[in-house]
Amino acid sequence: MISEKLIEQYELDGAVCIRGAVEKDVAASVLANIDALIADTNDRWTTIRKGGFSDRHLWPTMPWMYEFCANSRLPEIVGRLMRTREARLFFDHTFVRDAGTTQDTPWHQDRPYWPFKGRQIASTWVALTACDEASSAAQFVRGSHAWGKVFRPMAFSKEGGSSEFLGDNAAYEEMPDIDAAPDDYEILCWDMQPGDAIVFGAEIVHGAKQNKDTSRRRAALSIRYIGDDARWNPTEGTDPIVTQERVGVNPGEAPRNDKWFPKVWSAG
Ligand SMILES: O=C(O)CCC(=O)C(=O)O
Repeated sequence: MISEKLIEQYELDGAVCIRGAVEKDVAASVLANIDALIADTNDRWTTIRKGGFSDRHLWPTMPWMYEFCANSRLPEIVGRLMRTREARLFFDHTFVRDAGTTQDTPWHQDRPYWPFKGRQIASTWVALTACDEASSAAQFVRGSHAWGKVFRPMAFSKEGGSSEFLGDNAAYEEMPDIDAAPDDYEILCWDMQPGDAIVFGAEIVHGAKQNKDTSRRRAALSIRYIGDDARWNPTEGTDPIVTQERVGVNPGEAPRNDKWFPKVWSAG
């Protein structure tokens, strides 16, 4: 499934689409489990319900999520694309956009939100419903992973999640206004079917527009994986769930044998 040509495309573009990465019935069963979370009004502290539903880091307490993250084809796909010997699970991140919602995901990089540095850090954005550009499919600025820049993280929602823990680190650059100069950027966006996945690195600039489809919601699940060169790097503004107090890894070290980062694949 993962050819040398595809790996080279991933390295050049920063994101690639893998058709049928996950079987359709598996995608449907994951969506059914997410629907049970949506129906459950007992929010976890990461739950966001603005214009849809978002939650993250469910795998430690929800076996169905761990099963999907660890035992689907995703770890091998991302491991081979990252050219890593081992892939470890970091966290799962659910993004549901209601039909017709004006809520979007602003252009951002993942790297400044996460307590890791390294080049072998990537996500698999798995479509759980069909979607396209107009119905909020994820978009990527081709090649932006190679710009050598780290853009300031921003609040995605005032209803919890990242809004409370963003740092004001002067080292961050401001995100350019990509939508104001569309001819300056090449945007990658695929028409997705349930089970298709986009693999992208933590440095690429990406986002998703509002869901203009007033009859269909858009649901996706991004799983974050780390590879050989990932080093623990807890900085101001990074995600408060997996913090220094909770892990057995020190800054600058690789997260070997830590219960928060289970090994889910190795090249054999
Ligand atoms: O699906 C979305 O709306 C955002 C996806 C995203 O930002 C991610 O997976 O990192």
